[in-house]
Amino acid sequence: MALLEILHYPDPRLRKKARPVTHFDDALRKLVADMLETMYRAPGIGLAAPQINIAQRVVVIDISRENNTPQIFINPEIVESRGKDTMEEGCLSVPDTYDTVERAAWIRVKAMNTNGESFELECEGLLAVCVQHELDHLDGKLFVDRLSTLKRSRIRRKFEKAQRLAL
Ligand code: GNR
Ligand code: NI
Repeated sequence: MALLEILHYPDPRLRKKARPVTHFDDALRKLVADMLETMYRAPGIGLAAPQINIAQRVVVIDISRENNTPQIFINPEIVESRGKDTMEEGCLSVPDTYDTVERAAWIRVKAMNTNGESFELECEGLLAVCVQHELDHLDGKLFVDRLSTLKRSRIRRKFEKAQRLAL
């Protein structure tokens, strides 16, 4: 297993649309294992492959308190959604930044496992939030894009300043 580097906003590589997985092979299983290790170490409750500079539609999530319930979603799609709910979100690619985001309260997600077998899962609560947050990453979207223009420009300035100081 290997720890992978997580890209930080405003890195343009976070904005690429990820491609569907076509090969369900050992390389995919290694990617998933490395993503899980990286997510647990961060620590976070989800990770999408674009965050580690892999433009493929691969998501790992573990919302369990014991960090012992990994959930893997290859080529995920939301096929049904209901209601609206808000939650305070953060992102490993936007460190130390938290704000309230509105999303669907209930979703049905269709995805594949690492063997290419399809499954469907109904999600609500934190899992529904996390799945929607990770699917956004696959389309190059970040939770800050769902905030007001004013909040987003404040966050962008904060990160541009941090980037200038780091040079
Ligand atoms: O670790 C994470 N926590 C979190 C909290 C509320 C809403 C979404 C998330 S996902 C985030 C990890 C991450 O950045 N995944 O892309
Ligand atoms: Ni994120």
